Amino acid sequence: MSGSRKMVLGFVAAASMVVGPLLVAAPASAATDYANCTELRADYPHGVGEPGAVDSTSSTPVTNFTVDQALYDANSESDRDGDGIACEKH
Ligand SMILES: [Ca+2]
Repeated sequence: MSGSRKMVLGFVAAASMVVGPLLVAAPASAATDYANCTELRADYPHGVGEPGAVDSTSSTPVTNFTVDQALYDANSESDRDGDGIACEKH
């Protein structure tokens, strides 16, 4: 009885060694596509922009947005004025 239990534990350990790295790698490579700016700003309060993007506004430009090309690409539909920053906000 104790012999078969050892085999089960060994199998579980081996399986988690194979599956573990795949589970860890997935979130890092996938940029989240937020449904709207309300959801995006819950994680990035000042918006997300491309490297080098400059906020096009008639008032004080937002400069403290998160710079992340992949994240911007996934949410570029939320960049209504097309200045390279999605959901910019002070
Ligand atoms: Ca914009």
